[in-house]
Amino acid sequence: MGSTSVLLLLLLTVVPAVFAVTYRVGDVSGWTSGIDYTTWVTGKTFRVGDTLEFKYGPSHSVSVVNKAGFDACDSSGATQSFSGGDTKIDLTRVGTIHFICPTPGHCLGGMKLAVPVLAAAPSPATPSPTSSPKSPPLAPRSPRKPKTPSPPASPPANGSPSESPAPSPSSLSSTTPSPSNAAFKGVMVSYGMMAFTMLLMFVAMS
Ligand SMILES: [Cu+2]
Repeated sequence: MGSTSVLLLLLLTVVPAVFAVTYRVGDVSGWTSGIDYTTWVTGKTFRVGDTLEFKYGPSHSVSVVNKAGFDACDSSGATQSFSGGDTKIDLTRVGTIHFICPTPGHCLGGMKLAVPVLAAAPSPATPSPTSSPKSPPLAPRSPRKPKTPSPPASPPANGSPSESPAPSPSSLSSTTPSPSNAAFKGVMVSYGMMAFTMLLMFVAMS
């Protein structure tokens, strides 16, 4: 029975990490003076559902500003301000979010961060209209990216890979091939493989 507990623990620890990412701003340096946050952002992909964590000392804080405030290092129009040394900010919308440290001189010294947030990976839970008149400029449209698609909103609690999505009368007879369908298939395949692997491990260990 001990091996079963280990497996369950493993599953619970590993699976949620696939769904969303928490980025620690500045990595080990945290949110502080003397860090180039433009460099830190480069090469990272931020998506709706991810989280930014700011870790900082008492001389710093975090203000959410617009682009003008970002460019001018002016926190007077901040829409949100945080302090306390450990601030987690969930990325909930597509677009660029601008952060500065409002302590005088810090933003001018480089303590400013602009994070471009892309849409979450296609999910079967949110079917997108195929004929949207206006396409969001920041939506990820690069099919080259070999990133695994985000699974459906509810993780499989009991590891049953054949669980079908909630029946929706409008989507049952879907005839238009859409990227989310392909992504959904990929997700189900991943779940199936994961469950199969766990089954094998379970059999081998018991
Ligand atoms: Cu500061």
